[in-house]
Amino acid sequence: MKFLEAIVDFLERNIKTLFYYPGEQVLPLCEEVENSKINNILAGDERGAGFMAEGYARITNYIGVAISSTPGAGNLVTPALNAYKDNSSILLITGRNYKKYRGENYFQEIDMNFLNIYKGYFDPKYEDFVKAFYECLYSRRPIHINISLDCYDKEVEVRDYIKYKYNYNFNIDIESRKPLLLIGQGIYGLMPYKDIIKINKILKSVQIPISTTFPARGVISENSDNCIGLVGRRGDIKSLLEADKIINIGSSLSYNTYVESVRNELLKKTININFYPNDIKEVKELFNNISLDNLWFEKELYFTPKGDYSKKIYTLISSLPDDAIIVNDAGKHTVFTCLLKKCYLPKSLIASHSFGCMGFSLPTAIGVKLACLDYGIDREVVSINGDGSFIMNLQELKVISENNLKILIVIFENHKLGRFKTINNPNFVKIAESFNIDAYKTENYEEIEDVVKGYLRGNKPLLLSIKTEDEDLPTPNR
Ligand SMILES: Cc1ncc(C[n+]2csc(CCOP(=O)(O)OP(=O)(O)O)c2C)c(N)n1
Ligand SMILES: [Mg+2]
Repeated sequence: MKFLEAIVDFLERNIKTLFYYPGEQVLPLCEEVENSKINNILAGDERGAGFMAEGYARITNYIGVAISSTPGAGNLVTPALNAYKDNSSILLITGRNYKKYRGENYFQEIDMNFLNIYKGYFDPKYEDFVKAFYECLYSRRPIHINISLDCYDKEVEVRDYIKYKYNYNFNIDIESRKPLLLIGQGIYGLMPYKDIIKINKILKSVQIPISTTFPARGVISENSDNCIGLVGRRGDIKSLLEADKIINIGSSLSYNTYVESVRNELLKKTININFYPNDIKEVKELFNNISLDNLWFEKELYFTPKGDYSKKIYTLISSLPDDAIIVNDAGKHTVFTCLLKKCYLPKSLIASHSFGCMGFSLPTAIGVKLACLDYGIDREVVSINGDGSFIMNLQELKVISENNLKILIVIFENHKLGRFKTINNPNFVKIAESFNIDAYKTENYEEIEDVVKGYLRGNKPLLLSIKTEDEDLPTPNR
């Protein structure tokens, strides 16, 4: 079999959808993919393709794949950095000209190592391509594969790759009067979405207070009696300080979770459990082995909205179903949404947690939506944007329109780039309409509710622009 057929055959067996933007050096690959069973989504640009792959990877806890031309590869750097910081499995495939032009000033001939943010493969053999795929999945990092035009016609031997399996020691013997469980997204391990949502039930019966990091929010329902909810920079600190032992399962203990002022104190009483489950049975087994029993904590009160911006975000969130998947961008709207949304299921709030990257929401929401369709995940997808963030992604409206993706696109128009700068906006309603997407602008609370309710009854995308006054953010824990 030829290398090109072999890799597309491998992808066909292992993924359902990929995201791409074509170009000369990846044309053979793009054409082969088009003739395969893989659903291939033409993004507005390569940055969009990268974020779509990230959204797809995030919701499925699997892998997202993006293909880019040589000049477009620079546009993939931002999603690659984001995936690196947020631990997302995205596989980035780029092309390169024939080897004979290496070192020559030939059209589009350039070294592509700049995209090896975590790791890169250059002109891989078939087995290296497969290895890179699994490495991407297991490492939760972006992996770049750069393929020269010479490679495609090479004859290769197709062999099955043996999947890696983690083994654990489940014996957890901890003495504690005031134990606290801290759960990070590592608890998802290699489990598919359908297993991830089952963790909730297991955790509900654990008789210790449970806190989560931002990306793990909703792994236990935030209305459970044993759930403290989010801890750290934008969450609770008190319970972390009061606990005598913190049992960490799956958190990288970033400065977002253990903020600087109390970091050393918390690290001293933290016990790290090395756990990366393959399936839900392992999660059950782990928690059967935690025999602590003491629900000692008091629930902290949530943030209450005071100004126009946060009240409008609250109105929006209250109008949505509890299980809606909200994909945030970066700015004030992100913080207000984080403080006001209660997460009852995993992946209820998807954001650029560790990178705070503007332009994240809309393409990521597209990836999330396509994964929901592929895997039968029946949850509404909502993209929340600031006016500054949204304008970075106008071209992706085309993807939503062409694929008729039911996504609620919300823009909060405070005419400001957060605390940085005042801005003027175009008419977002007209822009959406020019892409054949229904759109509505309002500044009225009841209207937000009505429009959202109407949207939920339908089966089409909608852009809702909400005019709001500006509002200062509450001070974070530092
Ligand atoms: C790609 C990128 N560029 C710039 C920034 C810096 N930055 C963070 S938030 C922000 C303003 C966001 O404005 P907007 O989207 O309107 O959201 P708002 O804060 O008004 O809710 C800027 C410029 C960033 N985080 N990411
Ligand atoms: Mg703004």
